[in-house]
Amino acid sequence: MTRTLTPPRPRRRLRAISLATVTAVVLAAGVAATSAQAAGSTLQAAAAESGRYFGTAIAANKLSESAYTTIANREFNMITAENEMKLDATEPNQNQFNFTNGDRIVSWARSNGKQVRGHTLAWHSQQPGWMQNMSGSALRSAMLNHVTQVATHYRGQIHSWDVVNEAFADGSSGARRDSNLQRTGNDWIEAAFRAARAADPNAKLCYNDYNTDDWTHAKTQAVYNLVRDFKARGVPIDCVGLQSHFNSQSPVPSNYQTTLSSFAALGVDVQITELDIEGSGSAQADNYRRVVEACLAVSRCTGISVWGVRDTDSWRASGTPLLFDGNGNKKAAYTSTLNALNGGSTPDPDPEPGDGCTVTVSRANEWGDRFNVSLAVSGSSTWRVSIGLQGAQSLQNSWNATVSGTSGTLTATPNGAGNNFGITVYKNGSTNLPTATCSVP
Ligand code: G2I
Repeated sequence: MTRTLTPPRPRRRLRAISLATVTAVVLAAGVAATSAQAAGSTLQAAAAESGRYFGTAIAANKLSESAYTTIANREFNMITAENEMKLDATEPNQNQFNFTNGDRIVSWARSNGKQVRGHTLAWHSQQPGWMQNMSGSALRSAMLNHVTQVATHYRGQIHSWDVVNEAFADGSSGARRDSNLQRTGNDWIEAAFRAARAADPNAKLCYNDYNTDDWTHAKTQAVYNLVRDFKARGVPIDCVGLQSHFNSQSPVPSNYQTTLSSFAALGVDVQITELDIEGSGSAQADNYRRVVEACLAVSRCTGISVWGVRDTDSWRASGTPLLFDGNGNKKAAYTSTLNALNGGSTPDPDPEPGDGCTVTVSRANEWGDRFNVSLAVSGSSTWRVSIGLQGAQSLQNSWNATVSGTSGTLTATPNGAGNNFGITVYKNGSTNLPTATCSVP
């Protein structure tokens, strides 16, 4: 059935506003359609459509396992060494550096056309024994020497370095974490960043931390203030890494996108650096979707890395927090992540040139009880789009297409208005973005 636009509020002034808003949405969809591209069929291809990367942590001792490297090579284009570039691994004895395993990871990544995130140059944890026992100016010099030597060894091969990791305390204090490094003086973080810039001027330099995802948390605000201060004083910093380790005690916050956009507004890139979300099935899939949608909504959120390949590779294996199960099968979380990277569309599993159409789906205006969804078809002027409403959602309105059905799966076909159309959906308890697939009848 074709539905005509009806105003969402009876009052005249509000009617004018809502019609103007809907007009803006339709125009915005027209702009989006010009850049719509074929859906990617791997995480790295789908992320690349919007100029982003999709990465994973890799363990050197698994590079000989083909089930592991097959998935890693196919799906990811940014590689982080899970442990092999940390302080205990790279400087086991003072001034004796060991890059064997870090180099194995870099060479695997680069020979497969991937980029590398460096993790990490200065951290209170995983210090070699000799460093744990140091303090004061001797420790400060040893830390700066470590930053310089490691960043120099990898100079020109690192996309972004986690220069300093986890330097703030948990809880409500907003204070620095107490550590031997912190006790060398509050300026240890900026000293580390300056040393890293001098050693590898082309790497992006990041501050990386966990529990910095909720915008209202004291730790998030403390990191924000550090970055703002560095930018104001010209201390070299290019990016903020949000580790984003989520579980039931630490869920994906509702204000996550606000956190990403607030950091980005300081003039730094934002990278999601160690994403994992404990859980299973559709709840886990939904959380991954929310994280990806938040990143895609912030232009300076430039990439997402998950912290391992399969659940069994995870530091939290019992929480099954990753995108592949222990047998290497794609989980529901994989599919929701891929679809979200593709802007809500489901990729054709067997694409051939000229064989159809693709549709991108995006969220637009939202009210208390309902929201608008913009759909943009590319690849064909004749099409049929199946729209999967989520939960108890139902159709209120549609424009620029003939839409049949009111709940569950809707079908949209052209009505002469072109390839960009929209619907208004009553939430009825679900704010999830409907899915859509396109076919040529
Ligand atoms: O703790 C999760 C991550 C939090 N953010 C910083 C990351 O660097 C950190 O990674 C984890 C690794 O995934 C674990 O693999 O860091 C842990 C140490 O803090 C790593 O665990 C260590 C074990 O503690 C060692 O016993 C083990 O020898 O992994 C080592 C290598 O498997």
